[in-house]
Amino acid sequence: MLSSISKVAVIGLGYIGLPTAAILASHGVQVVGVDVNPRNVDAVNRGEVPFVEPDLGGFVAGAVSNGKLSASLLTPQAEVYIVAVPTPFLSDKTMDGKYIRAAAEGIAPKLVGGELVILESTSPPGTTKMLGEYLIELRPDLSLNPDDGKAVVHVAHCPERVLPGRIMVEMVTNDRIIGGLTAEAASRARDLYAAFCQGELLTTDAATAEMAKLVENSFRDVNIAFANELSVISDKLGIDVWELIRLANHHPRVNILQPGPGVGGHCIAVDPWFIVSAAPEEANLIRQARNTNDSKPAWVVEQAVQLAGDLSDAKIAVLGLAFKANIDDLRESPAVLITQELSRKLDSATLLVVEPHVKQLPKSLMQLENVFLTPLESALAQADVIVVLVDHEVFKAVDKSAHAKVPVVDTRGIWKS
Ligand code: SAJ
Repeated sequence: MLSSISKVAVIGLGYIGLPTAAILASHGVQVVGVDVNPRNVDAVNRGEVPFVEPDLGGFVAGAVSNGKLSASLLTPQAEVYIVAVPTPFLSDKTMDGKYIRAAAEGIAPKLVGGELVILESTSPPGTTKMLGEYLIELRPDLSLNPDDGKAVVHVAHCPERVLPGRIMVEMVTNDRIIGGLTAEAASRARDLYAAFCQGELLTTDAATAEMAKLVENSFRDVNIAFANELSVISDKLGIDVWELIRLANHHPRVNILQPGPGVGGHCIAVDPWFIVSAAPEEANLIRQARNTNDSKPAWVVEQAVQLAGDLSDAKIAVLGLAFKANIDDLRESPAVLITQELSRKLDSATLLVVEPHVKQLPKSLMQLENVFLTPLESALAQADVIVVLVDHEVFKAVDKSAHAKVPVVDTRGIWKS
């Protein structure tokens, strides 16, 4: 299939679009990546990656140097368009479709009929249909329906499911769900992914594919909420939640996830809201899970305030800002929120923030007078209170017995002597 495709355009050169473009180009396809940000376009054209993701750099540099991958601000004519743009939510938790509409406005004038348009962005049910209908509104000479005599545009949804930090591996090994607006669209998209994907390629309709992606992330959110609720209950009852979960998980049909300071990242904390907005009366458990996870940072702040409250001028070592272990990604991180709130509530305290994966504090913390990015050893040596927010390997490796007298709020269950 790939040998017969002369050009693929990937719209959006972010965490998903750029790896997809690079993998396709490494399989010999001519790929043009399209992005609204000139800095991303320039970086890719130099063979560079504008963000951190293991192994991606080699793929991009190789594909650019052998002429298979280039980047542009403008959408080119192509046989296949892959849309991988952000789908954030609005203040009412419904999807903001402006980036998808902008992608369609770039693609529509280039269509001649017979193209395949694939939406990869995580989207509420009905979005792929909306994208198809918008393309036809812009190009009424074309049709989504192979039976009405006009030239056809094939539209499908193939949600990305890769884990940040393992994208180049999971993009090849994960199974993919491919939903078409028509069976032919699904089958064409399956042929494209078959070129580089070693996982199973499962075809369905577009709305089911959209919902499957949302359900996967909601499954995780609901189960993390259960663990977070257990941590609050256990604290009240004087039980060690980590031991509790470890013991309960010995049951052959129980597998409780880990509590934490809340749920971060740009996927699990967002996607369940798309289900809630699609079925507000019915999605009660899913909504409650979101609220439970979103309320965890405030609970952690209260725990830390109780420990530090009596100490005027307390020095608090805050361990970790990333949204999960061993990455540098601070977006939507509960650790950042907790640090901000602690700085506000304990304004006479000093927050010694340790985040070995970043060189400077994020803007939201940089302006706070009592927050300092501090090396691990130094923060621990000065700490009156330790607040563990991320389970980075470097924190796990600390000799806890050396700090046994310092009170700790341990949101990740790693601080035991
Ligand atoms: N977390 C816990 N307890 C746990 C597991 C995770 O508190 O037991 C927290 C993490 O600390 C983090 C958040 O949840 O703050 C999310 O981390 P994660 O590793 O569960 O997931 P993400 O957001 O990095 O990636 C998820 C993945 N989805 C699933 O595992 C179902 C990934 O496969 C998706 O491609 C990605 O979302 C996405 O782009 O949607």
